[in-house]
Amino acid sequence: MNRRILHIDMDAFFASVEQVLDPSLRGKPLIIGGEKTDLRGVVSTASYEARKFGVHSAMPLATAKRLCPHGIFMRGNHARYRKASLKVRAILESVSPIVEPASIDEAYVDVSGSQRLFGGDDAIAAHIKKRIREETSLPCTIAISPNKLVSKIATDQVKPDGYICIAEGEEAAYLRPLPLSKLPGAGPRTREVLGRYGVQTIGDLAALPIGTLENVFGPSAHGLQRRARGESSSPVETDSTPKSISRETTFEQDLGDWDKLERVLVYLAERTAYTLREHGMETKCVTLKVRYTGFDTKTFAHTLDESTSVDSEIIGVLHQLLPKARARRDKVRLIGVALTSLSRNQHQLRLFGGQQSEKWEKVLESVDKVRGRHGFETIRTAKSVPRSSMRSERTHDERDNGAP
Ligand code: TTP
Ligand code: MG
Repeated sequence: MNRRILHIDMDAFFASVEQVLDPSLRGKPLIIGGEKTDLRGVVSTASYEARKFGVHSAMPLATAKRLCPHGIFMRGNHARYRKASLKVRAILESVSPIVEPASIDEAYVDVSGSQRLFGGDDAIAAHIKKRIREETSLPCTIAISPNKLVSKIATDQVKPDGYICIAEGEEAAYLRPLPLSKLPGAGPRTREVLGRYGVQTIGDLAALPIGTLENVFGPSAHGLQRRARGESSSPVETDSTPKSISRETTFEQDLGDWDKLERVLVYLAERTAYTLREHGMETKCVTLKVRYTGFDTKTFAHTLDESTSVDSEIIGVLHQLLPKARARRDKVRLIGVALTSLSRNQHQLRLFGGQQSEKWEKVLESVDKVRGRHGFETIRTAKSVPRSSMRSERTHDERDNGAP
């Protein structure tokens, strides 16, 4: 499925909120951060009228006063800005449930599933802008592209009160002429080094031979060049997006029978994979957790080349990890499975990795349907043991409510 990711950033946010509350401030150079008499302190934001004089965020107020002596200086009122921010968020959530607030005036929205309802990107952006205008009178800028990276760069290019849509496949061409400073992750140090190779634009970086780049940046060269080509798969993460899904079992008596342990593990893997699919997610990192007699706990992790939500692939990884856990002679008190590096399931509607996985996903989909109706115990693969033979099962569905 084509991903369509919207990025929205409010224009001169704090200043715009103040201008709405006091219309006499509109069209004037307004600087938020402190009164004119405040000697210390920095500019939080400046209206676009004040920016014409060179005033910008994080600039010392003293400098701003020198550049724009006739400007209107105000201390900020965060409660007001938070209120406006929440109103905008509610509007975004009415367009798609997948909303990731990135700062007080900025958010990502996965609008892939909203295309048909609204009639495409342009209609979605127009709808959001109209509702924000009607309900808050605030100006904003919107970009829609296949990923967060490109959309984030693009909003900055079309500010203020802008809108841009970048079609699938156009990402690299769009970024090509932009200066390297526009690429997140290409800081002053990186740019200085790349400057020695004649790299000035994002396109220059995209075109640099990967060998050259690797000599300078080591393994991180690949990620850097992928970003320069506008490639990014990071999902839009909502507050309810799980960061990891895990299940573990503690045994009544410490177990030394690895055939039995393996069967328990398969069962736990099936449970975690089921939860994973319920969330519409897939995993890239599978961890086996073992607590031995005496409470010593070890984890063994493996990162996959491609994300998956398929039972057999997750179980396959666990089978690879098992010999490491077995190497220790001690009996086992607890065994568990954790799935991390989660992302939204991109494969569900797309062919990948040949026919077999495709077929498996189909099978699992119908299995999940039956399980959903009759409970998990209805269908199990031959190698797993039922829940009744275990003492306790703990589940985790961890959520991280922190900033992205
Ligand atoms: P930004 O979106 O970076 O800036 P902006 O909305 O004022 O202007 P633009 O039109 O370029 O998006 O930040 C949002 C708000 O966060 C901003 O209004 C004030 C606050 N802020 C600070 O307090 N200090 C800072 O250094 C920055 C960058 C922002
Ligand atoms: Mg902003």
